Amino acid sequence: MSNFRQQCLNRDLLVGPFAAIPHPVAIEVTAQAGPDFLCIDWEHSQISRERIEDLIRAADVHRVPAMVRVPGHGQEQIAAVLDAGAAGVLVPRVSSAKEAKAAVMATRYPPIGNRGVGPGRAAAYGYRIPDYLAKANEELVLAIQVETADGLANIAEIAAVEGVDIIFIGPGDLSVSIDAMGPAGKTKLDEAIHTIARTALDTGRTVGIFRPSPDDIAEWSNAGISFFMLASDTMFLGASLASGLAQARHLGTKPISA
Ligand code: 3PY
Ligand code: MG
Repeated sequence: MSNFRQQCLNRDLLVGPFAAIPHPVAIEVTAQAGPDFLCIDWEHSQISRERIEDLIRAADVHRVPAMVRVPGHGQEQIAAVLDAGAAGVLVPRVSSAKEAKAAVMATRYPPIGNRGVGPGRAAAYGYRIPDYLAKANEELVLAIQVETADGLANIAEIAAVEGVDIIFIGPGDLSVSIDAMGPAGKTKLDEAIHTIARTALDTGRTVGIFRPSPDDIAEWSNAGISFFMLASDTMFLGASLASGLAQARHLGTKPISA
């Protein structure tokens, strides 16, 4: 088993950002900051399929496991990023056990699933297909997102699907779907997150969540959540630039005019 999957299954504390900037330089900068993993976001950013392979390659240079959030449930998209060498997939908007099972089928080779065999980068472009086949089911991480009212209602059945490693909570979509947005919805949203986390943990799954900042990581790790997607490269860039600009303007003085 890969160290990354083992860490996920052990419920080790893992923290990494989404990668939304479609350039290998951004991946290298991110990787050199020392995350436990990173997740290329194909769902919500404009990254082409070909570019995804280059981004995974850049993460591999720094030995940082690169997952990819695929844009939907399509078997072809899951196969494409795994063939490109992704360490795992994050499948959004999984709302039923049937959808969770389909994600397992697309991610795992037989006898667990029905992923197709191909000469992609992951299999050394065809030269090491048997080696890759021997380890892929053991090494690849499958995370599915529970982030809808239906997903919340069906969490017990979803979490029971064998082959899923991580139940990943998307608080943004969940808050919209269950009508718990903003400060007024906080109690309702927190209750829903606790329900998902407790049920998934009791079923033996690892639980992950997106957090836009590290402020409440202690609270959620006390609830048993161990896999944290922390903001994104674009969010960190914007926030740290805004804070640097504010600090410079605060400290600077107006030059005396000649
Ligand atoms: C959400 O909050 O909806 C997400 O998908 C975050 O990853
Ligand atoms: Mg979402």
